[in-house]
Amino acid sequence: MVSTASPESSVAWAGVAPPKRLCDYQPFPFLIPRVQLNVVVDQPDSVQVTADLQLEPVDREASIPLVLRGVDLELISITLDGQALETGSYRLDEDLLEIFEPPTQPFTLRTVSRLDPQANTSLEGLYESGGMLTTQCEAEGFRRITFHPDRPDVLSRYRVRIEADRQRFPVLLSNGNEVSASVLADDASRHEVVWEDPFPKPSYLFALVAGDLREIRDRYVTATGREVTLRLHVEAGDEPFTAHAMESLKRSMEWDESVYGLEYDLDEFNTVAVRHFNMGAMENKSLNIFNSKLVLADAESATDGELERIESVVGHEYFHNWSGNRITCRDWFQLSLKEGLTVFRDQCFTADLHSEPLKRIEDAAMLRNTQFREDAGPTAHPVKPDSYQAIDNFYTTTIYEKGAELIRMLRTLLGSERFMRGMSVFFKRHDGEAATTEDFVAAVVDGAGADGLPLGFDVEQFRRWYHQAGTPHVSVKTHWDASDGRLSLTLQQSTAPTPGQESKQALVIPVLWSVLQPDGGAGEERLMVLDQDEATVVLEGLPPAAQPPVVSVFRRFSAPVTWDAGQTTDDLFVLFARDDDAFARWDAGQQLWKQLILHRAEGTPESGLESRMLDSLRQLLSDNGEQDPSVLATLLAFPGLAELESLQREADPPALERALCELRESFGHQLATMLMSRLSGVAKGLDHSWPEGQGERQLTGLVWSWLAAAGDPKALSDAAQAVHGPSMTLARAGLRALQPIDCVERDQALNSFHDRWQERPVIFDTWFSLEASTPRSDSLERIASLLRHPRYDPMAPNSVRAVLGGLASNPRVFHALDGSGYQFMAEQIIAVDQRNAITASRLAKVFSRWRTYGSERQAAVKLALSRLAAADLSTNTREVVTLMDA
Ligand code: B3K
Ligand code: ZN
Repeated sequence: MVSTASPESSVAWAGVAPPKRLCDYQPFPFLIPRVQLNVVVDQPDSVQVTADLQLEPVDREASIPLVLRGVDLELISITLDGQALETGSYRLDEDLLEIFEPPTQPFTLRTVSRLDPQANTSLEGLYESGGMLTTQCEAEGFRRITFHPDRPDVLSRYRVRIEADRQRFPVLLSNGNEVSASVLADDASRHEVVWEDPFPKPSYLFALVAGDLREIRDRYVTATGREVTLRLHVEAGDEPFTAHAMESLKRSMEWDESVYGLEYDLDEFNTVAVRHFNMGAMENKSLNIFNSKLVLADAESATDGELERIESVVGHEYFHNWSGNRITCRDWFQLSLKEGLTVFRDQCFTADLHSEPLKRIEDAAMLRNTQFREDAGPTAHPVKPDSYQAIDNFYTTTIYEKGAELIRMLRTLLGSERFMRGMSVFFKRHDGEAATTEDFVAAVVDGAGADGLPLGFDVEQFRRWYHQAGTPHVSVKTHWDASDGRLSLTLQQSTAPTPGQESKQALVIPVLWSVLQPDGGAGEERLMVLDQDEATVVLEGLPPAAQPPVVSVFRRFSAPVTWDAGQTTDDLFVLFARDDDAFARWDAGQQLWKQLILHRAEGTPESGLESRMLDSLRQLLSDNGEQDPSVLATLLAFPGLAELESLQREADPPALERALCELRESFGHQLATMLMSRLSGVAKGLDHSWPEGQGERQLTGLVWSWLAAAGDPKALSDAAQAVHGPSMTLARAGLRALQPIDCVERDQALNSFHDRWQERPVIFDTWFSLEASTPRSDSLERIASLLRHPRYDPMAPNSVRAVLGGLASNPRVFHALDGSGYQFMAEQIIAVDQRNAITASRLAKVFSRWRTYGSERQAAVKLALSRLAAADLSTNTREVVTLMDA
């Protein structure tokens, strides 16, 4: 992503094509009401696609050239209304087909082309995965299937005929409803299926699957009585692992009906699990395609966290049927219109089904460790960027998760009821359209404001959130007038410059805050809208007291910002013990943990603070302390490494990792008795089925890691034994507890995990990841040998990410001062880039924080980046590397 840097003025763009810009948007000069495809699978390496595009010029006066996209297609013939086009009347380039003077009246263009799915290792367009043919068209994969404008604002009705060998490809799927299925009259070894999708859609939502798959069938009846057939397609043998995904789908359908009043709109809903897939899943109209790791799961083979994630991704893709498919994006600059909104919807779904406060903490922690990191680095970009080079680099945590936060802020500002009224205006007003984020905000505020009451904030100013990159920082200064119980809070906001965006403007920041009652009771929660650089809010009539009251700010993480509320350590301990908002309570603990860990990382442990923390934990762990095991485990969890790195003057990931190990060891020792007693307290819940028992398992894992670090033999052996047990959650918790410790239990456990799961690729990737992230003196050699392991599949992004992502999360090895980890990573990125640019360019972001490291590490990363820059890279990876080194 290019963010807002001016392409001409920036040396960063040397050697790369000029970016695409939001301000250059022009509607496509033709409508394509209908697309008819005839897809004939001759062999897995040879597919012929005949495309009939019904084209209608928008301007009927003058002929405008018709430019279609096409990549890696062999054009066999091209006809216009049945007449072969003369050679001089069109131009075929590497990635486009231009017809110079098309008719000014509606016409049909037929192209016949051939493609090779087996040679397509990009996993975009039509490709082969484990013998089946499958597609991924978002964002620009359709152009690898046939010649087409391939832009999201061209909506068409599709009719698709698929023909293939019956034995090899018994299942033939596409979008919409199955119209007919028959054996070919002249060749009984082949069959055809015809699909018709009545809803106009952009090409990125097209999908096709041909393979030998097993079907699991279920049904759902919508609120208005539509009977929907739900079909889940997996490889033979995987059928027993589909119940969770199917149940998740039904829960999603029900949730969208009850919360948004949105029903499913076709008679059939298909889901296919694919081993080779670039991301999690894809929301193609009525034919969702999933990375198999997000479908195949039960309690024995997936952790509680993975089960929740599967439920949320199944929900996410299903919710796209309205937020994305029925209302799509005008262009890719609007990506957050569908992604931010759908993340917001899936977050609410999970919160409603499980725990709202814990989900909020999970999402805030995730945002801080991924999106804040992105915002602070060379690839920072706004939720609505104004230019980009490769769209695929754009599927970021800023577009997704920060985008969701903007919508959540609208809800906070408007109140839930008005916000939901706004949402329903949006879904009605733009149904069937390709819309913009401006349309979204306008619809929401129109709906919310229909009651005639003031909105309470400046909408135009709120829109700045979409265009301004970077994480705002808010500082809060309190002034306490003890004699008349008057508290004033002065808030100041500022946002540091990001690449290409030097000056920043004041944003509309909703601040939920409250004052803790001296008796410990909950104070009233207030909303302050900070929309100036500085503003003051005053609260009068508080009980006079010598000490200022304890203030709780950004409750429920009311805005995606960082803050310094000037709270004293005493205040933080009070909030950690008893803030009634779960997020604010957790956050107070996080602030304390951060201080402790940063001191340890600098080799100067703060013993006073540590012993106060120990006292506080003793209170939490005592019999009358925190009773909910999930909450307890959440409060005891350390902040993420990325967040900690951002707080260091010079980021030093290995020092931080050492600090975490030391703290676990020290606290494990000192709290051993209480921790053991909590372990036995939760033991009876361990075998309850998800979602029950998850808190018990979460706390057990945390206690194991502390006690194992302290060398407790029982914890070491229980953690190792868990690998043989019935719960994947406990097995992985045990492995995580053992991972930092150089002990025989660790190696035994890893070997047992290997032996137990080696026949199940989806699970075995975890072993690759664990191996690669285990700190050992010979880690790099071991990682190199993992890449030669007979079960390592270089074509499967899951495997690649397991090993190379594992390395990146192994601080001592990846950040070795001799630069060996960085060099190794650079070499591998170059190799992956040859096959799969999307996976490679994502991996390249592991270097994004390099300028915050000490000079020795910076020099080592610089060498690795130079190695990358000198290689023959894809546009995607080149874009990231260029930004990184700018
Ligand atoms: N829309 C897809 C992501 C497509 C990524 C293309 N490179 C999945 C999702 O967000 O639901
Ligand atoms: Zn999505």
